Order: sequence, then structure tokens, then C-alpha cells
Amino acid sequence: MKTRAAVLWEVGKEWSVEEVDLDEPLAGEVRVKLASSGLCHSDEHLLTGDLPSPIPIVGGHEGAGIVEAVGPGVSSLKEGDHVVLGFIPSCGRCEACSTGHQNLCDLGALILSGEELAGGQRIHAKGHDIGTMCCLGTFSPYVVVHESSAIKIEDYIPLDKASLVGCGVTTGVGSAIYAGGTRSGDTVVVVGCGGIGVNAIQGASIAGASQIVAVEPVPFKLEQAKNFGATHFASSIEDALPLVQEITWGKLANVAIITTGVATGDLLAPTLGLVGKMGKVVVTAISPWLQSDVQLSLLDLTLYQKEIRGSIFGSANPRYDIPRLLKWYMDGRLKLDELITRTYVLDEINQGYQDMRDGRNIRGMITFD
Ligand code: CXF
Ligand code: ZN
Repeated sequence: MKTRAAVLWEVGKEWSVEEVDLDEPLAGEVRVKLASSGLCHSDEHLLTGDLPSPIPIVGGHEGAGIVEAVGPGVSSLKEGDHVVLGFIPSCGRCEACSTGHQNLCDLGALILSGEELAGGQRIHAKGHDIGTMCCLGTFSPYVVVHESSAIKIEDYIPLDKASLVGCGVTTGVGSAIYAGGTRSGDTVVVVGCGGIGVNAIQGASIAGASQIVAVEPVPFKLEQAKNFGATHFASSIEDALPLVQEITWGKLANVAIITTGVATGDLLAPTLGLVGKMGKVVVTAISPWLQSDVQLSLLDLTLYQKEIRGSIFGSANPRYDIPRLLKWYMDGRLKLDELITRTYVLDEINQGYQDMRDGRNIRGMITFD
């Protein structure tokens, strides 16, 4: 079929919205008509080259919609099912999936490969075969994805909001609850209050943290952090230190989560300095792929028995946590509506990303008809 999609043809250039050919689903694949796509910072990482991926590529990895066509052999989905797309596939059979670590599914190795999970590409334009971000490519009203990437949800859940749990919401909430292991009464610091950070804040709040320190230089984002449960505010890590010392009576924080738009090595040492004995630093933000320089006090790490832990998808299990978080939303425990600063049509995608760069949105969202 013919559809439209935002394609990145060259690193450093803008998204180009154009007509593309989309193949029929092959074995194990489904076509989904999307309701919305979130504008996540990781797609911006493709554009800057911080994340390596073959191009051309159709961006977008936060989507939800309705299954419209089913390829041969699909067993978990049927036409008409409502689904959220997970940016990490979950096959359910590999060692990671079968031991409760679906966020580390073996198929995840393919999400930046430029190839679909079943091999090859399903999108074609201007004589090129075009890959998709995270084997999804949600910057298009229609996607053909493998069933390993689609999670069935209840029909009454608003699909536009649901797309956000495919990446940003679960990544943030899970970083606080799972990766950080936040417990009732804890002090949690969240460094960077964009689309992931505000969700780390609401995750910490749900887990019962009593003090949540938002660290963010952009005043609009700090204001948003307050709406999601932050109790204390600092515009830099340096300013956060005396604040955290004061509010914890010198014990320092239990958990600090790095959710900046880009992670850099120089953030590690001062963030490690914000947590106390047995404190955890969770590195959720994505760093440029060639970034490898980190300097920190190993003695601090050892003597205070601290931990530094990376986390992908908030260490959550897509097939368990996506429906679970949506239940929390329907029960009024998790905020999704408030995350969406502005919606855009597909043709406005570059405006959406400019607003992100300018600190004018927490989560921009493309809505389709
Ligand atoms: C990213 C993580 C690195 C690969 C692409 C997706 N996560 C979410 O934004
Ligand atoms: Zn994302």
C-alpha cells in the first residue's frame, strides 16, 4: 500500500515526510493502523548521529493502534486487536525473556540494524529499501511489525495516550521502581526532567519516595516536574548537592537517576556524589555511541558500597508492564494526559523536534486520523 512516513536520509538533516510503499505483512508480521506516535529523544539521536543506525530510516518507536492485517503464522494477534508497540521486541522464548528480563530479549540486537525482525525492509521509496527505528518506524500512520513487537491491550484504553508506554513512560517509571529499587520513604534525585525524567519522578512517587529532587536547568520543565510529584528543585547537580545534604540530614539520597537528553561521562561523578551509603545511580539516558570517558572516585564507590547501574526500558518487561501501567492509568494512579505538551500532524514533525530542543515540550506527540 501507499502511505506517508518521516524518513531520515542523511545524518544532520531534518525528517523528510513523503509518500512511501509499504509491503504486506510477511510471516509473523502484522500491519497496524496507528493512532499516534510519541516524539522521543532517541529518534533525535538518530538525526544527530549519537545512535548509529543504517540510513535511510523511518523514525519513531512509540506507537499504538489497531491491527488491520495479519501475516501467515501469527499466533498472538488477530485483526481488530488494539496494540501498543514495544521498542524492545519480546519473543517470550529466549533466555532473557523466559527469566523475566524481556527488556533484554535477544531480538533487541536488531533494533538499530536497519532490518526488520523477520529480515529485510518493508518500506520503499525513491528506489531505496528503508529500515525502521527499533523495527517499528512509527512516524507513519501505518506500520508493518513483527508480532514480537506488538502487545495487545484492552479496547477501551485511549490509543493516543497508550503509545507513550511503549517507551518513555515505562522507561522512566521502571528506572525508579525496578532499576533504582525505590522504596517507601526514600529520597530520589532525578537528573534531567524531559520525557523520561518526569516519568522517573512519577515512578518514584508511586513507589512511595518521600523526597523527590528534580534537577533541571529549564524552568518550564522544573514546573512540569512538580506536577508529576517532585518535592524539591535544583537547576544543576552542583546546586542539588547542598539541597540533598540538607533534606536528608547528611545521609544523601538513596537513588539518583540520570535521564538527561544526552548522557555524558562527566555527569557520573557528581551524580554518584548525591547518593549515600548503598546508594544507587541509574544510567537511563542514552550517550553518544563513541562516548567512553568517565572519571569517578572508585574509592567513593567501594567504601560506601554504592552501585552504578545501566537500565534499558526501565528494566521492565514489555508484556507485563505495558498492560500494568495502562491499568494504573485507567485507575488514575499514573498520569499520561498531562505528559503531552502538544500534538502535531506528521508534516509538523520537525517543529515538534525543534520544540523539544528548545525545551518547550515534555512529550510531543504526532496524532494520525
Ligand atoms: C532507545 C534505546 C537505545 C536504542 C533505541 C531506543 N530507547 C528509547 O528511547
Ligand atoms: Zn524512546
